[in-house]
Amino acid sequence: MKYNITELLIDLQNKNRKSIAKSISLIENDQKIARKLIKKIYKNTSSSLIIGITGPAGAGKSSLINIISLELQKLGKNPAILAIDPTSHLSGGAVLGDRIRMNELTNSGVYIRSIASRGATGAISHSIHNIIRILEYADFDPIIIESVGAGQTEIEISNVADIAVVVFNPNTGDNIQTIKAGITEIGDIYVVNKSDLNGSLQLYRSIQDYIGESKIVLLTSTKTKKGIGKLVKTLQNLLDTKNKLKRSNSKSKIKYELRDIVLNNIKEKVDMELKSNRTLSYLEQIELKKINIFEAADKISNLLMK
Ligand SMILES: Nc1nc2c(ncn2[C@@H]2O[C@H](COP(=O)(O)OP(=O)(O)OP(=O)(O)O)[C@@H](O)[C@H]2O)c(=O)[nH]1
Ligand SMILES: [Mg+2]
Repeated sequence: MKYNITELLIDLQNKNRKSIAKSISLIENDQKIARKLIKKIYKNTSSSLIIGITGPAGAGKSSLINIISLELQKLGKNPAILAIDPTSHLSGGAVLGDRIRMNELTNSGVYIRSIASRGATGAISHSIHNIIRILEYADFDPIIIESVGAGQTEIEISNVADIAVVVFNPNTGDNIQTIKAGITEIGDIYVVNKSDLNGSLQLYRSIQDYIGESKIVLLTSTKTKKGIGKLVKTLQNLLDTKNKLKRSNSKSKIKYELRDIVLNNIKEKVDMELKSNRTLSYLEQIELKKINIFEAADKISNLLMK
């Protein structure tokens, strides 16, 4: 892919959509280029608030995000959306459905992009931090991330998001036990969506009982628009207060990303080592039972740590 970094950066600041897309692709596909690009923009990032919206498949996350972003835009904000596609099982139809629905947004100036979730650690893409940086550099704020929640993912999103919204709905047939398991400490706002459907009020009350007074629980419907105003207002309030507080919890987020990068560096080293002649000779010795696998692993580890 041909590009000129200086030009790309100017275009990014002008919110040129093609350049945003190109930068994100570069970042997703090449670690080295990603580093080069991010080094240039690093000082002008970390300025936007990140809203994570998570919850089971089909809860209405995209529908909610659709409305929320248009409302936030009316309030003078400049939102961008990152939808994390689960690479695994989910039907392509659902994702495609998202795209079609969310396409309405692109005409409004809201930037929207689907990114693939990669890596073994869950649904948060490895490159997400850098993609966020690109959007921050292009002056989008807030950045709304949609991800399908499955326990681990929700915890991960709390390492990225400043505000976490967990969406439930009465439609998935999840019983309260499953829902309890999904309610970790992460949520700032819990939303029971599809309030136009049977069972939503009951679910809302159960969640409220379970969570207590400390957290916000809201009942919404994207169909009837009930509760949407309250959700937007709550988000707006949180955005305003978090703006002042953002720096306070940034160390833990930096630590999380740092851990990710260091682990990745180490993994690369391990992969290289496993291709080396040194390891090959260990493999032979293990096979011939001249050395046991733990001893060999310790020896290789010690060599790598030097
Ligand atoms: N009855 C009702 N249906 C809704 C509501 N909100 C969303 N839906 C429907 O629920 C389905 C899933 O909505 P999405 O917004 O795609 O849900 P999602 O959580 O983004 O789904 P995934 O991204 O596939 O996990 C769609 O058919 C929506 O039309 C609601 O408030 N009431
Ligand atoms: Mg969706």
